Amino acid sequence: MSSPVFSLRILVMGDVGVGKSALSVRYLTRRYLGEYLSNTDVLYRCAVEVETDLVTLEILDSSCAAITNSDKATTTTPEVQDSAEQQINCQIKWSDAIIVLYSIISRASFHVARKILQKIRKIKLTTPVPIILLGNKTDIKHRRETSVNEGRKLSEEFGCQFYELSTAESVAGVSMSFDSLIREAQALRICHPKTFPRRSRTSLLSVSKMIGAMFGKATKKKRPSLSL
Ligand SMILES: Nc1nc2c(ncn2[C@@H]2O[C@H](COP(=O)(O)OP(=O)(O)O)[C@@H](O)[C@H]2O)c(=O)[nH]1
Ligand SMILES: [Mg+2]
Repeated sequence: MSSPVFSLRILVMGDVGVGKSALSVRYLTRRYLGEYLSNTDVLYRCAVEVETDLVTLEILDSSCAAITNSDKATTTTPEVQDSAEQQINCQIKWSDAIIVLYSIISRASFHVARKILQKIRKIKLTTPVPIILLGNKTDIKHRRETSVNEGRKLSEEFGCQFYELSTAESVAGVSMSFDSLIREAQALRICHPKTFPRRSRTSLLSVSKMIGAMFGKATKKKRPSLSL
């Protein structure tokens, strides 16, 4: 029997089309579906066992509307942009750990990843938050627009872990990335227990999904990086 339940809220962020939904679904079901219905926020709940700890996870697959809309200011009113901005700030505050995803075949998505990291740093100024930067779609690396080195440098700038992977090709890199993030959060929890409070136990080993709108200081150090 596993020892104490530890709860973790993981936020998945990134430009539209980088594979946030594919990554979340791959981790939860081990399956790759190819097409994902919408670009709204989706919250998943599940429980996993990591190094003898039973961890209850909430994974929020965010549409990141505020960040992706800001580059399309002509099609978005200031009011819509403001409310999307507030929503994303709430999501960042809500999270205990964050995955920032970009696609190695989209330079624009790499710039969005940088903007997201800057935003996280601003909002989580005084709270330590484990972050993992992931470059997705290595199965089509002949269309690569961002090098492994650029990804690694960005991660070093923000003191986060970094990996490249293909969600489409294999579940291994996806599982390893989530596990690595969870392990970092477990370690942080020992040093900062108030950051990761014990929350009530949800129905274990089941995956539940809620669709729809939900919501209304990184240190500089070298982190492991790897191309999967
Ligand atoms: N080639 C390739 N396509 C991927 C990969 N991951 C996701 N996709 C595709 O990219 C598109 C956008 O994925 P989606 O998860 O909806 O992106 P989101 O908008 O970030 O949630 C879909 O057609 C996916 O099948 C990958 O690793 N390789
Ligand atoms: Mg999506």
